[in-house]
Amino acid sequence: MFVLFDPATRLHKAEEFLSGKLMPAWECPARIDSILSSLESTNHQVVTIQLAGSDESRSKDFCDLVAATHDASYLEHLRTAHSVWVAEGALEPHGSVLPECFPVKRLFNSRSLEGNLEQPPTDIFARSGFYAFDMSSGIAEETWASVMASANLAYEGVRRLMESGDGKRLKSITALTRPPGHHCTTSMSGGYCYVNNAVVAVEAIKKFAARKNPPYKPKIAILDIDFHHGNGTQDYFYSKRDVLYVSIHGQDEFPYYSGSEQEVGEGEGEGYNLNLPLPCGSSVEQYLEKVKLAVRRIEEHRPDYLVLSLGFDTYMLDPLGAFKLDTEDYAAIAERIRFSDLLGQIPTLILLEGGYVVERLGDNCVAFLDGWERRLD
Ligand code: Q9C
Ligand code: ZN
Repeated sequence: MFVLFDPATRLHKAEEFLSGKLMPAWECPARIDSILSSLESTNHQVVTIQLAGSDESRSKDFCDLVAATHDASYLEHLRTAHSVWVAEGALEPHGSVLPECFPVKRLFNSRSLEGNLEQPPTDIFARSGFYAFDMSSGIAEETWASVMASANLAYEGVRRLMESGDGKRLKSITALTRPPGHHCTTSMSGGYCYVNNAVVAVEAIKKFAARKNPPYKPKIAILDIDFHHGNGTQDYFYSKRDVLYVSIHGQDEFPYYSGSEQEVGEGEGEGYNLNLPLPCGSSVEQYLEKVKLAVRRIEEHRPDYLVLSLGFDTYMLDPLGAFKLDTEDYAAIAERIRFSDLLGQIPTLILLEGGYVVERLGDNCVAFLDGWERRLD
């Protein structure tokens, strides 16, 4: 398996507010080091993409995709908030921009005031709450560089996956996306996510497919197996039927306000969103039951491409997860997905989402990739 990595994804280092304390975010640079170190003694091949963190180095195609999938004023906030706060004396250079006041709907019982909550405020403190839905996604000095490098890896993964097609054996590619992406929306960060890498990947697939000769409209499935529900990804595709979103996640856990089985999609997209929540404490047997259901629904959809949002916060020791998966279980899960005749064949982009036991993250990731490839070649 080719594993795409950009050193700029290691730069982002923020603080989060958790359990009444400001602390280094669980989502930290060492996560990537752990994965790289475990990959060293394997046959998987790390491909390093340099420079994607600097503004000049990014391709027009990539920038267009990010701009098409996220609000311009939100992106501008991500890019500039840290330096604006520092320049105004509101933050030390090594600090993280975190919100303190959110524009929540129930603030007004008067319906006529609800519009007040929709305009981006000019005050810098107010803006930080306008563009975020929680306090886990601080904006630090190099956050923007990592966010762009991360999304660019998703884009590069798609580019390579689609170039390799046409006759040759189609393959899977992993992108070591950090920060992760599945929680953020088009205009709000949250859950350590700033730009939605899965959304960028899906739109990149569509863009490249439209350029092929002959052009075509691909069907795509997203399988999200991070411990947390991918609210941002679900939301983006909720009313679209060409993109099926399927998620297995902890029931009633963060992000709390989404992820129930009743969320099936809307309008044209009705029936193209499948949530498979599992109670906390679930075992690998219970987990594999849900994988079976997920695979069955994806097979029905007959996608041309699969995007896998892969998190390892399902690991038994994870501080933010509550399932009981062990390292070898990741191989079993990967094999179960690949065992399907269809999913064993279709080009797949694997994106890193969560996973916070740094000491185990690399080995868990390698176990998954090994299991995945056992069914290939
Ligand atoms: N009391 C990802 O795994 N904080 N994000 C939860 C629980 C946010 C996790 C606090 C966790 C976000 C990509
Ligand atoms: Zn997660």
